[in-house]
Parts: sequence; C-alpha cells; structure tokens
Amino acid sequence: MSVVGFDFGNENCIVAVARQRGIDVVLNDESKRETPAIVCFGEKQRFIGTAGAASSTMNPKNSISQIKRLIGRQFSDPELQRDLKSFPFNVTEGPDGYPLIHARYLGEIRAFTPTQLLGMVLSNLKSIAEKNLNTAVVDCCIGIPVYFTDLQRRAVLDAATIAGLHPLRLIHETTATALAYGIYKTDLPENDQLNVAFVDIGHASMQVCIAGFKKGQLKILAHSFDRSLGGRDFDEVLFQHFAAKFKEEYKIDVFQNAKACIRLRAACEKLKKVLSANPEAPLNIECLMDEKDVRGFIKREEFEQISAPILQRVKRPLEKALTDAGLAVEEVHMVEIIGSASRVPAMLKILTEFFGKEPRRTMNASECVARGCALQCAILSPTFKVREFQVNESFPLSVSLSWKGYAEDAQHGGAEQQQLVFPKGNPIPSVKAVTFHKTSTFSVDVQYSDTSDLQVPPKISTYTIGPFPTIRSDRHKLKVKVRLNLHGIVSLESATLLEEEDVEVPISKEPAKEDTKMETDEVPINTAGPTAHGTDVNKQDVNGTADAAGVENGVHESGDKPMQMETDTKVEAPKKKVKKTNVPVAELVYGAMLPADVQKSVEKEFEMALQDRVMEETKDKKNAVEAYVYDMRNKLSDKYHDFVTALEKEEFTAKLQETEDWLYEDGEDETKGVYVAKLEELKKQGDPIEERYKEYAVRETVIDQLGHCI
Ligand code: ATP
Ligand code: MG
Ligand code: K
Repeated sequence: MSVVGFDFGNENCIVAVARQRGIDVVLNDESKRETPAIVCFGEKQRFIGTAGAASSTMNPKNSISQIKRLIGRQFSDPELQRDLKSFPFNVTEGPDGYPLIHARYLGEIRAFTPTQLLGMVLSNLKSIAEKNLNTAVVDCCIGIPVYFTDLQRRAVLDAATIAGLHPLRLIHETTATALAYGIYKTDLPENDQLNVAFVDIGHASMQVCIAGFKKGQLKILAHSFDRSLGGRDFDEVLFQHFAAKFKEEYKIDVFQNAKACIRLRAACEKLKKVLSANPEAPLNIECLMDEKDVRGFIKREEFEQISAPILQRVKRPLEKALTDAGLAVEEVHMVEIIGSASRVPAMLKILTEFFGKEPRRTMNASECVARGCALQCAILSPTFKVREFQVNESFPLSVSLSWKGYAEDAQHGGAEQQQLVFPKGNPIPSVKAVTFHKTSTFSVDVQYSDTSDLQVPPKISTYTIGPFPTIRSDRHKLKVKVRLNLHGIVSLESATLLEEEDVEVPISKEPAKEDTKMETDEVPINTAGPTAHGTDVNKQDVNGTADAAGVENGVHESGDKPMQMETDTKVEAPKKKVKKTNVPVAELVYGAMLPADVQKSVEKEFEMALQDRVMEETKDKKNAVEAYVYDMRNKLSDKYHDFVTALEKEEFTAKLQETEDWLYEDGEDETKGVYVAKLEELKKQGDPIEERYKEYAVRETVIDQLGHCI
C-alpha cells in the first residue's frame, strides 16, 4: 500500500512519499521537485505538468493553469470573474452555472470542467509517485486550502477518483505544515503549550494558522486566510506598471496583443524574483510587439511602493488568527513563514513588525505541505508505524441545518428554522445527532451560517428524509445523524425513527401549552428570544448519546457541553423501550458531480491517458527507428566493416538513407505500428550482420580464455 502526499498548488505541485527511513520529495520526469499545475492540450495528446509548461508558451490558449482557482466555484463568483480577465484560455458558463474550460484537443474544441482538469493534474502526480515507488499508488493524502468550501472539497475528491486515487484525508495545507513541523520535535513541552504561527504565502492566496504544540500532539487554535493575496498579485502590479510605462515610452499597448501580455507577465514574474535577492532589477524584452524591443528597470523600493495596496492586506488575516486563537501577540512563541511568495522581502518586514519577532524559515518553504500530507497518510495507513502524534484539527467554517417549521404551529407556521451544528472551531471529524419531530417526509438544508469570508451562496445541500410509517397523524421522533468527516465535508448520513413501544401514558404535570411547545417543532435551538436557550437546547441529542457514533468510530467528540442532551426526561417514563427504524435519506449537493458523471469522467480520463500513452510510445518507436539508422550506419563503417560484403553494405546503407529521408517526409507522422514494422524490416537486413559479428566476438573471447588457461 502506498503512502503518498500531494500538494497541488495553484502554480506548483509537490509529491512526497513515505519510505521506511522517512519522507522524501520525489523527482518528476525532468528531475525537478516541483511540477507545474498545468494541462496543455495538443492536436494528438495532452501534455501535463513539466511537459505542459514547456508547450504552454507556444500554445497559450490551450494551456490550462490556475485550476485551483476554478475548482468548485460558480461562474458568477466575483473572484473567478476577476481571475478570468488574466487567463489566456477560454472559460464560459456551463448550463449548471459552473465554469467550462474550452481547449483545442485532437483537432476539435472540447469543453472540460475544472474537476476533470484537476483529475488530469492529479493523475500526472500519481504517475510521478508510481515511477518513484515502483508500485501502484492509490491511497494518499491531498493538501487543500483551509478556505475550500464543502463543494470544493467534494470536487477534489471527485478529481482524485477520476485520477484513480483514494484520499485517506484531505488535509488543510497549513495543518500539514504544522504536522511536519511538530512530529520531529523531541523537545515539545509536557504542559506549557508552544504556540506557533504558520504563514503561507502561495501563488494566489495567503493562509495563516496558529497551532499549539505539546508533547505528542498539536491543536489548531485558529485558521485565517485571504483567498486572493499571493505571489501572482505582485506580478500583476508589475505588469500593470510596465504596461503603462511602455505605452507611454514606446507607444505600444500590450493589452491589444495576447502573446505580448503573456510575455510581459512572465518577464514580470522573473523580475519579481530577481528583486527578492537584489535591490534593483532590469526588464528587457526583445520584439515585445510591433517589432519593438523594450527596456525597463525598477528598484525594490519602488516595487514596494506600487505593491502597497497588496501589502496592506497582509495584516488582516494575521489579526484575525490572533483574535480567533484568543492569544496576545506575545503568546505566539514562534512564527514560521512558508510558500514561495514569502520570499518577497517586504513580507518579512510586515510579519516581523506584526509579531514583534523575526519569522523563521526552518521549514522547506515549498515542500513542507507535501511532506505533511505524506506524514498524515503514514499516520492513517496501517502499513506504517509512525511516532505517536495527534493532530487536533479545527473546522474553519460554520455550518447549520435549516428547515421549514411545522406548518400547523400557529406561531412558527412554516417559518424557517435554523440550528447551528458545527460552529467555527469545531473539531474535525465530528458527528452530531439532531432530533426532529415530524409527521411525514421532510427536507433539511445544510448551509453556511456565515458567508462573509467566503462570498458563496449559503446553501450547500438539501436532504430529504422519509418516507416513514405514520401511525397517527402525530409527529414522530426522528434522530438525524450529521457528520463532519475527516475531509471537512458535512453530510447528513442517516435518519432513525424512534418509536416508543408499550406506550405508557406520560406523567404529564406540565400545562397543556407547555406540552405542545415541546412537540411543536424540531430542535428549535437558536431561535431568537430569551427562552430559546433553556428548553430548546435540551431538546437536542448531540454526540453525547451512545449511538451517535462519535465514539464508536474513534472520532473526536465535539465537546459542545451546552448542546449535551438532557432530552425529554420529563415526558418519558424510565422503562420504555424504543424501537429504531432506519429512514431513507436522499442527498442533493448543489454543484456537485453525480456519481454517474464521475464514472463517465473516469472513463474519459482513461481514454485520454491511453491516447497520451499511445502517442508517447509512438514517439519512442519513431525514435527507435531513427536511432537504429544512425547506429547501423556507424557500425557498418566501423565494427561491422569486416563482416559485410561490399554489395551488402551498399544496399543496406541505401536502405538506411531511404528510411532516414522517409522519417523526415512521408513517415514523419505515422502510427506506432508503422514504426514497429519499419524497424523490423530494417532488422531483417541488419540482424544477420550483427549475428556474424557476435559469433566472431564470442569465438574471440573463448580463444582468449583458452589462451589464459594454457
Ligand atoms: P497556492 O499555495 O496559492 O495554491 P502554490 O503552492 O503553487 O500556490 P507557491 O509555489 O508556494 O504557490 O508559490 C508560487 C509563487 O511564489 C509564485 O507567484 C512565484 O512567482 C513566487 N515566487 C517563487 N520564488 C520567488 C522569489 N524568489 N521571490 C518572490 N516570489 C517568488
Ligand atoms: Mg501552496
Ligand atoms: K499508521
């Protein structure tokens, strides 16, 4: 069983594998540790990763990057709309309101979903791991940003399925980093918690996490982020700066020329990197457009000035993390800075100022996420023994259930009811049980309680619960289990009808009104008004109950004391038996792929991968023909010289020449079978010569050895 960690970045991906002696970042086909997150579509095949990056400058329109920005987002998402302006490829709105990416592939324009594209990137990463481990890779852990929504998390899982991977966990990138940081530390305190802030500045986004470390464990105290603050924003600032400058100085408008835009952007990214190490840097591009060469120059100071609007935003997530963790700045003992865009010197200045201490770079800034993912995979995998280290993860969002109130209730008739189930900071994973009192099939929405950080539609999914046998027109008690799983995905996983058998008449000392209130509606927790707290809270079963699976699956308990059950004690006689019946639950997740569509995508990916492989093999076979031609030609006038007749040599040389010409003309673009046949045809002539030579060579060695014996 494989133990692998993947960090799929917006720009770069890293693959780490666990071996018995530790975690290794593995090299791709080009012997690089970083693999670009890019898929380039060609006339005959796809080029993914390093190969994709190589073809992207020639074929920008069909080179799809920034997949992490696109996945699981609606087309109308304002951030996505802003991003689209700088994408060189074509994105449109699909019939479901989600983006479709169009590219020319195998001679026609085809549309792909971001999930399919991520599937391609992941399958490329999978093959990198497989080549290194020499075994099939299925089990893995994949890093995801902490701000990924429920839908985005589901999309990553679907993409993994398309790639033939089975993630044991989607782990927050910053948590993976914290794990990679803590697990090797042998000097962690027993009691006084060591608080470390991790700041990741990536290509498109910034994430902060504060973790408390003790011996053998880490606890996430807070997560925060800015989804649109990363290295590429600096590129954009420089790009705008030079575009304006060149318009003035050279009278060229790069915005009118797609290729010029791409070249200038690329040059600006390079310039930014030079500025990380030097106080000033030049920018020269030959023949940018209108046959004009351009020259520019910028000092780091000026770069920082024009970047001020970006730099100003860095502080906010830092403040938020501190507040959420409930820590004073002095209580953060250490600051670790990661992500490649953290190399911009101004970042370090801001962080130093904020925390009152210099951030450290003890982690490998580009590799720590993948390493943490591999470590998490090793912890979860039964095949690996890993030092005892507990990761107490915290849910960065708030999720509620909402449903229509009981229609016959005069007061709340049909009104929307809400129940906070997993508040921000809830441990991951977690299971909670919510009790409803319903007469017939009903539906429940799962939604974000607060979307101010996310700017997404609040509704995640709708569950229809029922039908269930109704004895009278009474309301029935149903216990619904809600799970926040290891990936940070919320689903309503089961519903149980609870029927009291041998119903004894409840000893009702309550006034009639109060009784109706108890039965009125399901878990009216969180409804406004001063009385909401006392009674309502007690109406809810939370995972303190024995069958709430919180314990049976080894899941952390939520520890939500205020929501602990104390249900119906007044109404239920102590010896009543409860009959439990499973009730069907139907799931509808907004924007998610249907299982049948995932399956179709799996097949499509298989076809495309096969096509890629056939093309790669075709290239190999063609190269083999070419190599044979050169090799034989050399040998004929060298090694094999004494083993061919003049006529034989002349004929064979002519044949080789003819083949070489063919390779550059008619045979340039043939199928694999044709090249295989061509090589065989040549070998028919070449093999006898080779045989003669070999026989001679063997004889020579024998004679040689005999000579030694004597
Ligand atoms: P994300 O985490 O946002 O999904 P990612 O993991 O792909 O993206 P990284 O590889 O951490 O992102 O960072 C890539 C960014 O770092 C790019 O914008 C790149 O230009 C920038 N970068 C790389 N080296 C330097 C450098 N020396 N100085 C400044 N910026 C750099
Ligand atoms: Mg990253
Ligand atoms: K293990």
